[in-house]
Amino acid sequence: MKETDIASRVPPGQFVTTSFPILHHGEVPHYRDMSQWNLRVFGLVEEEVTFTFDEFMSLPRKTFVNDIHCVTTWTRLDNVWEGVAVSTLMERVRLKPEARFVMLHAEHGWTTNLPLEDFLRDTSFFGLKHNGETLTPKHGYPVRMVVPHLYFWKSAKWLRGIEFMAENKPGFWERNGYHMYGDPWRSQRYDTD
Ligand SMILES: Nc1nc2c(c(=O)[nH]1)N[C@H]1C(S)=C(S)[C@@H](COP(=O)(O)O)O[C@H]1N2
Ligand SMILES: [Mo]
Repeated sequence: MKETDIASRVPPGQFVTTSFPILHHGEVPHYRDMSQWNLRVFGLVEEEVTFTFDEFMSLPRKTFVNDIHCVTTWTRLDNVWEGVAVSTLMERVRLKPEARFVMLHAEHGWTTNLPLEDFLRDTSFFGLKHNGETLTPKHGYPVRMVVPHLYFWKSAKWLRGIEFMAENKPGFWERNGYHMYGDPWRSQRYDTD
């Protein structure tokens, strides 16, 4: 890759890796029976929506290509994903006008927060496959959020809930010293940045 390309694609303080590191807090969920799995959309919505596993898997999918940037300084370029566009899910959800922020809820109570407009960007999606393979348990099977324009900790693995809120609230890492927004291009790593 040309140096000018690298400069425009790799945020400050990041290095490029071709591996796919695994990072999370807590245990990797291993599911035996997907009939127990669901994805709940709640909070400031006119009506709560719950997707079963079969319902979510039958939503229309798209291909997404992106670069991901982890706060621990690795960047992985040219990821090819298969996933469900946020707009596809939102066709089934009626938001209340007060909704301005989103809390993503993962398995075991892990959470991360982001503004509604970042969640709704057409580059944000629900990832099901990475580079042609179904997500492995460690990378978030069956569904992970992918928000590539923010540090990768906002990309909740093992997504189970989407909560719409009027006010911003910190999720798990945001309560533990990480930045509320997390823009890699502005090095928003910690709450002091
Ligand atoms: N549910 C859940 N999702 C999570 C995390 C976590 O601890 N729990 N860690 C985040 C962090 S800090 C990073 S860098 C990425 C890592 O994703 P990967 O293991 O697929 O590379 O997942 C994010 N999503
Ligand atoms: Mo991370």
